[in-house]
Amino acid sequence: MKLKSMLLIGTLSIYVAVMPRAFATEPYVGEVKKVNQAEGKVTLKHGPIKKFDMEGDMTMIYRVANPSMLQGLKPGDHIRFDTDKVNGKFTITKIEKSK
Ligand SMILES: [Cu+2]
Repeated sequence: MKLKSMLLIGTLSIYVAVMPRAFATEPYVGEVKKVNQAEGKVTLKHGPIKKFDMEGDMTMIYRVANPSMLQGLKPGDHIRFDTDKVNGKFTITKIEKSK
């Protein structure tokens, strides 16, 4: 294989590998209503989450994957987050303040 085409393939595979990450954003936005760091729980107001069949706005308690994720969060903060079901419980896997 010629060096030029090898470079092209190399560049393309880097592009493909990096692209999903670059485009990945926490898919959900919400507002912090209550933080319970001791129990690793947070109450969020958020919009629809299709994968959980949650429609419309709601306020509910989530556990967080790690209580340290709640550091610096307080009621009224607007956040971006991702969530998954872990051991059958709605769990925040990622959370950050919106800029
Ligand atoms: Cu919900």
